Amino acid sequence: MSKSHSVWVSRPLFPEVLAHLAQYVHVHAETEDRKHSSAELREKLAAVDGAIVALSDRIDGNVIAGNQRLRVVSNLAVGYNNFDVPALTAAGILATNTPDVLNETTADYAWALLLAAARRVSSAERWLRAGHWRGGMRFDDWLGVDVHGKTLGILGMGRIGQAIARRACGFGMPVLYHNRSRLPQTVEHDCCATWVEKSELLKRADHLMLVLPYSAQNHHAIGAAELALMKSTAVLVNIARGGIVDDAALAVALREGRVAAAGLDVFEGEPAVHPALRELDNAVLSPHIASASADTRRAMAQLAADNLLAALGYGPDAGHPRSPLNPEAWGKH
Ligand code: 8YV
Repeated sequence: MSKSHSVWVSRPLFPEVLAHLAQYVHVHAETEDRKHSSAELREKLAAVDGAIVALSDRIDGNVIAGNQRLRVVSNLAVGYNNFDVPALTAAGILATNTPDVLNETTADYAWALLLAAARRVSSAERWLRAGHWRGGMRFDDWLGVDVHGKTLGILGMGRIGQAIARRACGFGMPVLYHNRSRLPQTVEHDCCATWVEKSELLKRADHLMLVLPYSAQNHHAIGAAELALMKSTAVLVNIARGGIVDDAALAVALREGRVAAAGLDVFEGEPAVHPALRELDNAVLSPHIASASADTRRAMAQLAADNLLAALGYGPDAGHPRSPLNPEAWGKH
């Protein structure tokens, strides 16, 4: 088949996904994972009909200004706070993301962080590896906080929040949640979850998971004032986005024992991590890997590729990308 479209893939991807793309379009794939500047993005995007981009690629009006060619940008993530969707829509460029395929894997990881932070898994391992486990150990050493039977709080009850909530039943945990809008009763019932005001959630949750999308309104949704409402025995888990938590305020609360522990997969300004958090033994830290299982990352890459191809008129979904963010951009070009 002669190929009439070119696409740019801004980070290395699974070879089989690149090979799938290459059946239909010319593919220019980066071989190194790194953040691209606005100038680089502008140049790369001017030369292609579509692109698969990473969360670190900020696609805003400046980057697409004057671009007459680009038809679609496919985000390799469900969250799309790196996109200026109104600017893309105004330019007639379709934006897509990768919802659903990562819900269960990300929910698993949220629980991994909660359990690890509550039961001090990382710090105990560091202690053991450092050779400190020589003689006996005191019966009251390494005491953590319980997870089972406690009340789980979830701030942000989208698809991932609901997948987290469904797992709580197995731990015998009632779930309280806060979301802008209440879920339908059938979904609340399925998740054993009860809607409460945010301040009530913070006060009543024994452990709190953050699953909010990032937006200007959600910036520092958890700051010093919110942390002050939480129980001192609570574990805070953030698998959502850096910037939702005021990391400096969290570090103070953790150091002073006003929050028992935290499990954090995302950070303000990542990959930089607030130095105070890195010093704390009661913080379990990981490098934004909640969706990183082999199956899920493959499924995300495949969905991002399928969305791109469909938007350019190829593949089984031709003309019908599965997860468009701004379908109203269609046909504006
Ligand atoms: C990232 C995520 O995509 O989907 C999201 O919104 O934050 C993650 O799944 C992943 O870490 C790749 O950058």
